[in-house]
Amino acid sequence: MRCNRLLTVLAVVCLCRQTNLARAQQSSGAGAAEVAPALIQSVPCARENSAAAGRIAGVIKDQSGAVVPGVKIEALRLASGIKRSIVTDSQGRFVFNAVPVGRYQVTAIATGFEIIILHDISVTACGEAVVNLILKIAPARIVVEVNAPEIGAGAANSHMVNENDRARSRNTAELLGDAPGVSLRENGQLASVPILHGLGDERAKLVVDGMTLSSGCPNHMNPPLTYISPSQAAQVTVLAGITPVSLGGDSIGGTVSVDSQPPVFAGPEERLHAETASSGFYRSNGEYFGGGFSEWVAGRNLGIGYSGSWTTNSDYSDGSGHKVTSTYAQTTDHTVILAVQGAGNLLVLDGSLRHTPYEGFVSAQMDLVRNYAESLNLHYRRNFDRGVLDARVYWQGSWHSMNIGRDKSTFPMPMGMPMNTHGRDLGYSVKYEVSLSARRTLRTGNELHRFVLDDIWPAVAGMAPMMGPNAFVNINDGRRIQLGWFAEVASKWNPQWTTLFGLRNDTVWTNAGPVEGYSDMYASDADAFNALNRAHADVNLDATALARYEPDSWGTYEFGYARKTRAPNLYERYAWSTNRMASGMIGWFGDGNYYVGNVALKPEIAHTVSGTATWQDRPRKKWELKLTPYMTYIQSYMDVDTLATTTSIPMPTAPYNGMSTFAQLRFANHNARIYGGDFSGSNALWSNARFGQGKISSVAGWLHGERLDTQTGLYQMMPLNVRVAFDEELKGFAAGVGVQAVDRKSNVDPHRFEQVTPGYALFNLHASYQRNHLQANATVDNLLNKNYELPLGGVNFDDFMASGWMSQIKPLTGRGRSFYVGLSARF
Ligand SMILES: [Cu+2]
Repeated sequence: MRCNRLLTVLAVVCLCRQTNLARAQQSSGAGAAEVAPALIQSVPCARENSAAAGRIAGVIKDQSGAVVPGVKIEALRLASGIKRSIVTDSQGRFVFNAVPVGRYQVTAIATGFEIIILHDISVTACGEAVVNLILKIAPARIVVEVNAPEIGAGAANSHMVNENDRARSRNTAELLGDAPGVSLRENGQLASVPILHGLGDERAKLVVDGMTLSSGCPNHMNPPLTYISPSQAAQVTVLAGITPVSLGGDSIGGTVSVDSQPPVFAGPEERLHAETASSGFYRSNGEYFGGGFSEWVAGRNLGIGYSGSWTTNSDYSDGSGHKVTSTYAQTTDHTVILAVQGAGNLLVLDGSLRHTPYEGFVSAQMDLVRNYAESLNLHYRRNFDRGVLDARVYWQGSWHSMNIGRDKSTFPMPMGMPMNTHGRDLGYSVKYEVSLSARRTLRTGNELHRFVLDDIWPAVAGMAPMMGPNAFVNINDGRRIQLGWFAEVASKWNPQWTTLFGLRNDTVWTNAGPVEGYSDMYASDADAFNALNRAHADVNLDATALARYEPDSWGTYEFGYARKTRAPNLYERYAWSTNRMASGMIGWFGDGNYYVGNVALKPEIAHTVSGTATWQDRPRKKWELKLTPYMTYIQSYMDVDTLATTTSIPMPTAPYNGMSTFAQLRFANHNARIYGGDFSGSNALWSNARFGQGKISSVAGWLHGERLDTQTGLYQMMPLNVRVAFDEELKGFAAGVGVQAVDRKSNVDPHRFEQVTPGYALFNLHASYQRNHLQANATVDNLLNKNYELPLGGVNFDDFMASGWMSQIKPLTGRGRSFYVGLSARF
C-alpha cells in the first residue's frame, strides 16, 4: 500500500524479475521479519485458466513456527492497480488462482504482527509464485518493506517511521536517527539540518514528498525538513554514499527523502477504507506539548484525508541546570490530501499550510518571529507492465520574518530590527523507469526547480542612517533556476555482478536585481554590486558508476565513484553588504560570524570513491555487519576568505567592545578533502515465543575534513561517535537502553573561530507497550543529566549578549535529563 511513493523515493531497480528465484530480502533498517524465498515454480495449467495467468500461493507462520490463520493477504497488480485480497485458512495457507501474468505487490496484514510488503513478485504464465512469510510480533504498527536487493542500497538506509522514532525526535530531521553517516547540526528546536559524511545543509539534497524546497532565510531557519512534521512523516530514506543520479542533482553530499503516507484505497471486500490516527505527547525538559491527528477515508477509486499537528515548547535546561534561552518554539500544520486511482493510474493532490508563530535561535543574533508557508503538490503515477511513469508539479510560498525574540532582552536596540523574506518554489519532475530486457533497467527523467527570493529589511524609525530612512534591500528578485536531465542503466550481468551507470546534467541559472541600503552610508557597496554582471549560468555534469558483487550468501560488496556538483545558493552569491551589522545577519552556520557573498563564486564539484561491505547470515537474519569507507575530494569547495577580524561589536547604539573575536568572511572557493568510515552492526541475542526478541545493535562514524590550501579543518566535522543499543520485545512490550559516546572535537575550522568541544557519553532508556489500537511510549533522555557541549551546535549567542557582549562566547550546551510520555491510537 505504501509502494507508490516509496518506489519514487527509492527508484527501485527491480533486478529480480529475470530470475526464477526472486530472493525476497528485507530492506535495511526496519527490524527483522524473516522472509522465506518467493519462488516461482511451474505448475500444471488448469484448463480453464487462460495461458496468460498464474498463481500466487504460500503459507504464513509466526516466529515459533506455528501457522497463522486469518492473515489478510493482498495482491496488487502493478500494471492495472487492481487489488485482490484473501485471508489465510486454518492451516495458514492462501492461494490466488488465475491471476493475470505481470508484476505484483503482495502485502500481509495481521493484528499484532508487523505488516510485510513484498514489492515485486512476478507471475509467469502457468507459474506459481510461492510467498512463504514468517510474521514477527510487532509492538507497534510497523511496516516492513521486503524487496530484492537493489544496487545503490549498500549505503542507503530507509525506514518506516513509528512511534518509537517519534518519541526520541523533537523535529523531522531527528527521525533520521541512527542512520550511519548522518549527523545533525543544531538549528532552533524545529530546524535541525542533516549533515551526510560531513557535507550538510544545502550540500545534501533534501526532498519532502518529492518536492525540492529552498531555505528562504539567510540563517536557514526554515530548511526543507521543517515543511513536514514528525507526525506526518511516514518514511525516511537516507543515501549517504554514492547516490544514483536519478536521486541526486545540484548536491554533493547525498540525498535525504521524507515522505508522508501514500493513499490506501478500499479493497474488493470493503465498501470504504477508513484510517484514523491521533497522538499526544509531553516532554519534561523544555515543557514540550504536542499532538497530531489524521483521518483518511477512501473508496475503491477515490480517497480524501486530512492530517494536522501542533507542538509548543519553552526553553530547555542543560545538564548543569542552566536555562538555555531562545530555545522555545511553536508550530502548527494542516494538510489535505485528495487521491484518485484507476486502471494503473494514481493521482494525488496535497495542499498544506504551515505556521510557526515563533522559534528562538540561540546561536543566531536574530530569532524567527513568524514563518508561514503554503504548498500544493500534484503527483501522477502510472504503472505499466514493463515500467513506471512518475510525474509531479509543485509550488510553495513562504513568508518569513526575523527580529529580536523575547529572550534576547539585552539586545542593544529595544526597537529591534525587522527582516522579512518571501520565497517561492516552483518545480516539476518527470521520471520514467522501464525494463529494457530481463537483465536491464533504464531510468530517465527531467526536473525543473525554480526559486524566487526577496529579502527586505524595513527601516527602523529614528535609526537613520544606520537603519533608515529607506528599507535595506538584501536580495531583490533573486532567482535560481535548476533544469536537470538524467539517464541511468542498471544491469544484472550474472548472479554475482550488478552495475549501475548514470549521467546527469543540471544547468543552474542565478540572478538578482539591483539593491540599495538603509541610507547613503551603504551606497558604495550597493553601487559596486549593481554595476556587476550578476547573471550566471552554471552547467554541471554529474556521473555515477557503481558495481555490486555478491560472491556468496555471507557477503555483499558494493563500490563505485561519483562526480557531483552543486551551484551556489542566492546568499552565497548575492549577499552584497560589507557593513558589519548587515553582514552579521547573513550566515546559517550558528557561529556568530559575518558573511559576505561573492558574485564570482563557482560551483563545487565532489569526486567520491566509496564502498560498502555487508556481511550477514542471510537465511536467518540473526546478525549483520556493514562497513562503508569513503573519500571525497571537493574541487572549489565553497568555503570562506577572511575580510577582517574584530573583537568590537557592530551594533549602532553603543560602542561595545567584546571579549570574543569574530570574523567577517567572504564566500570563496578552496579545494578540500573529507575521508572517513561508517560502521553498523546488529546481532539477535534470542528470538523465541517465551523470551521474545532480544537484539544488540551499534552504529559508529568517524571522518576527517581538511581544506587543502591552508591544511586546516573544515567547519562542523562530527568527531568519532559510537551508539550502542540493547532492545527487547515481548508480547506487545518493548524496552531498551542505549548509550551514545562522542569523542572530543579537536579538528576545528580556525577561519570561523570554531571551538574545541570535549567528549561525552549519554545514556537513554525507552519503553513502549501496544495493545489493540493503542500504544504508549516513555523515554528518559540523558539519564545521568550529563552537561555537555554540542559538537555541531554552534555558539550560545544569547549568553554572550546577556553578558553585555563582554564574555568569551561558548559552544552551545545540550539538553539535560528529560522524560517523555506519549500516547497514540490508530484505527
Ligand atoms: Cu530567518
